[in-house]
Amino acid sequence: MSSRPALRVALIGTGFMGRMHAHAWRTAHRFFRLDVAPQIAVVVGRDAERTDAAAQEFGAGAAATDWREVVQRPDIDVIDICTPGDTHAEITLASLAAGKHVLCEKPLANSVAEAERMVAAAQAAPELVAMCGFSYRRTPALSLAREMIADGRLGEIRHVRAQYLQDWLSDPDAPFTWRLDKTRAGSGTLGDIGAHSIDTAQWLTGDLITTVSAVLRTFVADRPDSEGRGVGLGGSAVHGAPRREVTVDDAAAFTATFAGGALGVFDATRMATGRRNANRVEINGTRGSIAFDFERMNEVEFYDATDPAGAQGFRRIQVTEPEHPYAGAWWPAGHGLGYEHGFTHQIVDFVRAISEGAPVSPSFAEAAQVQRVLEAVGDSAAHDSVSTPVKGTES
Ligand code: SOE
Repeated sequence: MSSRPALRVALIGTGFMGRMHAHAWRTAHRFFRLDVAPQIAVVVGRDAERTDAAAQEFGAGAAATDWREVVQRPDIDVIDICTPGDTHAEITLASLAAGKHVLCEKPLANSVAEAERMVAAAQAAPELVAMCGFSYRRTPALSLAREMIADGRLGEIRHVRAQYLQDWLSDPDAPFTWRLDKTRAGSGTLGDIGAHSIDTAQWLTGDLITTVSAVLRTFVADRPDSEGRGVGLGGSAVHGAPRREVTVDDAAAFTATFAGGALGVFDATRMATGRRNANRVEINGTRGSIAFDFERMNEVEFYDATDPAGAQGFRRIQVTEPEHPYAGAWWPAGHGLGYEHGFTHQIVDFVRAISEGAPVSPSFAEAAQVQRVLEAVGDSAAHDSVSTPVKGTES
């Protein structure tokens, strides 16, 4: 039995992210030194039977279907929000008002207005920790890249090239999910995975995006309105079911300028056949470059332009040494981490912010800044603001 005081968590949401956070809550204090021992006291979901099953699977104390009742419970310290974006603001505002710490999945909200209300509520309760779950910040290779950039190893940043490529929607018969419904998800690929690229780019460089020029595309206008089979994000293809309109983007492409002068090129899609979860970023500066691809998440490439002539070239740093961020808590060098470890690190940092006053990253204010970029991208695409026809191609 742990002698550390318990930190009692209500986990809201039982889907992919709910399961991922549950794993992280159960693992964090077993591998990292924490002053408190997190416990999932209750799992909250809309469907009683499914939520009971999830509570058992997650090793939680109980299941509930009414989040409003749960956030008022005096025996709960933390509300962990793993539901679609249309619920984030309401649950967050109620939780902060009830004196609970909040961890909220990305993107922070479905609109800038909601995000700003969340920021204001968090700022009005500085004794509470309010953090947004951009989990890739805790991939050791990206954390190392950030340290190297902050140390000046890249010099002045000129280019940020970010791609987030998935393919789980490339089959037109892949079933409809809430992620394709604008009222629930806010946007499509843009907010789901483009948001990660925006956060990563701003966090790695320590700079802010100031202008964007964007196009969004929906390649498949409707999809089978039926639950797919399988463990994929939306399940496997369904044939012959009635179809439902897709109200979000399948792909987003945009250029960006940064306050510090860098140029950004962003490309996010869930239709890049063969690319399962290729979250990539390359940054070029006056003194060097870094390149990362989540499909090889344990390594980062680094090019040092100050190396002697004849010895220059990208070097592959395997980010599994005890000296590297987070890595020392796990396995011997070279044995590698996976997708779930970023979420465990996220819980570690969130808990330390509560129990030790460690920095909150990303704060709601930072996550709201990502939301502003998402909105600007949507506006730019909607207004076709800088689209210049190529002569001879007009129809
Ligand atoms: C689906 O595209 C998804 O699960 C995202 O919602 C996550 O944020 C990303 O980490 C993996 O892909």
